[in-house]
Amino acid sequence: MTQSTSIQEDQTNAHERRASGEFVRGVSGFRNTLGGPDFPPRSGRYHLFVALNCPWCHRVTLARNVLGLQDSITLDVAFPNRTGDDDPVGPNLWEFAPERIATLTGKPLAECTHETATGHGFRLAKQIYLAEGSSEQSVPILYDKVSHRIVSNESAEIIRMLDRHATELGSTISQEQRPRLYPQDATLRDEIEALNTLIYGAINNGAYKAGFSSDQSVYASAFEAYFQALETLNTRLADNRPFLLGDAFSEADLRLFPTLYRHDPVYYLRMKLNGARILDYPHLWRWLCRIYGLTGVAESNSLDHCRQGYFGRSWNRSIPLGPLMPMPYPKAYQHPELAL
Ligand SMILES: N[C@@H](CCC(=O)N[C@@H](CS)C(=O)NCC(=O)O)C(=O)O
Repeated sequence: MTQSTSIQEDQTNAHERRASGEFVRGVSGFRNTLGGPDFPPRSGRYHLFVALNCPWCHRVTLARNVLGLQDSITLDVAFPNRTGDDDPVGPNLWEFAPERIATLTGKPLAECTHETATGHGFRLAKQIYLAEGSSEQSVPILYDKVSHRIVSNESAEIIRMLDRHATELGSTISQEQRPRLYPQDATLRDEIEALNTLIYGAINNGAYKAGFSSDQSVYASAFEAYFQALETLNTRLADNRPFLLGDAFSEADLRLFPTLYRHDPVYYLRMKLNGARILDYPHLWRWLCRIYGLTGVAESNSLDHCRQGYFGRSWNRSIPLGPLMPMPYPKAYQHPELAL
């Protein structure tokens, strides 16, 4: 049994495992950091390329918002569905095409943008990598608009850099008011690392392991690990703990939120994680509503993009609209009292 870290999957025998039907996520290649001479933290210098249906991108849009960096770090949003087989460059590529029509709404999605940071107006995220001689193609990307270089494409490291340099990056929230996602305290850091390892392996990436693996035993063990981890976290939040670490919102909460936000309206069906709804875990549901109510969180994502992205190209392309009971989503996230 391979053991993922809190950031990425163990790549041992990745090729054979993929061949036998296991979904194995690749490793990000751009791992530079802000703070050195190459990438000094400056307001207005950096840019994020994201897709809103991507849970890893959701980590960085959450950090950008809760750290008050919306004005100092610009953002481009790709269309939720990647390119099709008829694309001249190739299939499965993130595209900056705000004119594309979403089957869910029959209209373009207002949040989608062109590529506005490189100066080339690239159509595809892949072209941003090609400009640096790389064959990678994933989002999110943290990009330097001065040196025209990719800083990082690893969300776990991007959120930590934004947290560490929020003041120099031009945060509009005072240090006293701003959450400290990764506090200095060594004990808290150990707790965060332990939670991150559980949450990345069993929940964030576990959801994909369940939904995208074509081997029943891989799916079944991912399904079990996922709901076991939800049970563990529901119990942890039972003793009147507003956040995973206690009274303060931290990186551990930020990394758990994108998956649970997608569970009832998307993953329950799309990832075959129909063991239960988050609504069935009262302490987790109240935690989800609490985070959703924090400043900047609701604006950091869109369920329309998630629904379009996860269902728009799968099954027969019609997109499930539920759940409607006890209340449509995301409106239900404003109602902690709905928990059973
Ligand atoms: N470890 C990366 C994972 C990023 C990732 O896998 N992004 C997906 C979107 S959900 C992607 O772009 N996959 C396309 C690909 O890698 O070709 C992170 O957390 O930033």
